[in-house]
Amino acid sequence: MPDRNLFSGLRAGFPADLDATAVETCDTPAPLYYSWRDLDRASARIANLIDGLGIPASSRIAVHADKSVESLMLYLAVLRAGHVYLPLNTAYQAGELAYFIGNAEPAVVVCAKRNFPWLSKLAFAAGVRNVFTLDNDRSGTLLDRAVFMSDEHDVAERSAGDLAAILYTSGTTGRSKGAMLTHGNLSSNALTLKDYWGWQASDVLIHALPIFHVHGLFVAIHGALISGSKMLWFEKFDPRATIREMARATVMMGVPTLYVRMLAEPSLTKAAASNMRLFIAGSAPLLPETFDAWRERTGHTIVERYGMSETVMLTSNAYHAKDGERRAGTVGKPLPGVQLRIHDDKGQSCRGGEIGQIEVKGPNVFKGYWRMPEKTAEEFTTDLWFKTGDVGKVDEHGVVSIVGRSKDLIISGGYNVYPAEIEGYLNEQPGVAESAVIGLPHADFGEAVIAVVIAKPGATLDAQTLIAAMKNSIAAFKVPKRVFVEAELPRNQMGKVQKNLLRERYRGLFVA
Ligand code: MCA
Ligand code: AMP
Repeated sequence: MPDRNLFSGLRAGFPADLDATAVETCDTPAPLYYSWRDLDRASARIANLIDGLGIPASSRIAVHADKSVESLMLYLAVLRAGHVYLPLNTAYQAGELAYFIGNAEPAVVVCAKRNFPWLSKLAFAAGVRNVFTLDNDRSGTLLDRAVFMSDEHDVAERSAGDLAAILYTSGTTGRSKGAMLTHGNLSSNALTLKDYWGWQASDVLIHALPIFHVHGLFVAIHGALISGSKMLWFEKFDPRATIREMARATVMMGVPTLYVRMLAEPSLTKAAASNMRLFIAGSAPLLPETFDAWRERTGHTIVERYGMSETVMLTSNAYHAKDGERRAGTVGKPLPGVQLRIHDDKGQSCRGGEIGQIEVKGPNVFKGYWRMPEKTAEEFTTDLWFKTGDVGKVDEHGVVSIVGRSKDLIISGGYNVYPAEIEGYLNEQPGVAESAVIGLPHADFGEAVIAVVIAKPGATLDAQTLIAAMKNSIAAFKVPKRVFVEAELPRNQMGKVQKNLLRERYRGLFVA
């Protein structure tokens, strides 16, 4: 595993011609062209600004900013200055952010100008001394200040075990946990994927994912930077525009919803995709019908891979024919260096394609949850394998299939929603006695969130009022698409809510 600052590893991949275009924007009012030198110099300026703040080494820098090339530069600056990047979903609202800021205790918060009035108040109240703004039109106090800084910067020395980023992932019980990823975790995974997916400097990546999650921030961006490959940069996914850009691109990554939406466009044809060499899907199960339809329409077979915030990428279907064939409904073999085993609930090894808990080990596996040693201990076995919470099997060729989850988790359009968190919000609403939140098959999002609520005696509940109340307090993607008021929840003899019966009852709500 490379024992150095991840930024140095990424920069080592930059091409010799630093004036070549590294990033071209596709949905700004006019296209913008950023050279490799621009990425290097601007990240140096921001790193110098951060150095000048006099904050301790390895401070957390929380970023709740719209996607832009400048926010990518900020990420690179945080790495090179030796601090810890803490990206936050832009859909999060005040209550959610108050928790993350209180828990992570960042030294710096960067946010969009429109959120500064309330977010700065919240940050200052939590003891944060530095709050900057950054908008996706290249304005804000961060850049106003950075422009006066030197464009040369000595990369801070960091070793493999030092923290590079914290990504919050929700827990099945209790609050979100910050997964601590090290320079070594991220470097080793980037190098493995560069080789496994055959990245070349001549590749051009369509980047249309958000950059506050592993998929868009690490898998996609690291792959392009470490290979010296250009990115075609979308701030927001647009299926038609993405298909148009395929003529100039070679690689695309997306959650299954992106593929489903592109399939709905008549412009998606073999000719439109003829310049492409690789389509990658992950973050949620890719339905075999999407896999088949994509092959039929474009002539390309999607490479599905599997990962987590805690582990970056774990398995992938083959890119090179020598590594096997790409099969629908499977996530491929463990990546080189990753170990994966299937255990039953008693901790015994499952054999011969039996279904069990997926456990993993490798240089990519995170260091633990930020300031939660007990939670960290709970998620590892006594022999130090990480328990993914995913349920799966391995066939005789070593190919992994995910068949379910032991964690109560819904993945909607690639975003994770934890029913326990939403039930907590619902149960606080006036008149609600209890609630059950479930995921249902959804043609666009893969799974959609719905809730079943029970009124307190004498209370009358209105589904739309409950939805409106949640929209005011939590990220919109977590808000149930429908709420049903019922007389009681189905329970088993132990009193446990039988969510499987609810899923069965509402199964056809969003699919034919
Ligand atoms: C948007 N909405 C959603 C979702 N996205 N509802 C449920 N699930 C969603 N995923 C709602 C909004 O709240 C809003 O609701 C309405 O849809 C329109 O919002 P808008 O932002 O315009 O939506 P969109 O642009 O159409 O977004 C859909 C999307 C987006 C492009 C599929 O969700 C997306 O980019 N998903 C990718 C997430 C991702 O990168 N995941 C990787 C995680 P209202 O109208 O009510 O306000 S990394 C990971 O999981 C692991 C490590 C891995 O393996 O990669
Ligand atoms: P997160 O913690 O947000 O990074 O989400 C990680 C979870 O996404 C994993 O534990 C899986 O449940 C799920 N996931 C990621 N990739 C896939 C995939 N290709 N197929 C099925 N589930 C996936």
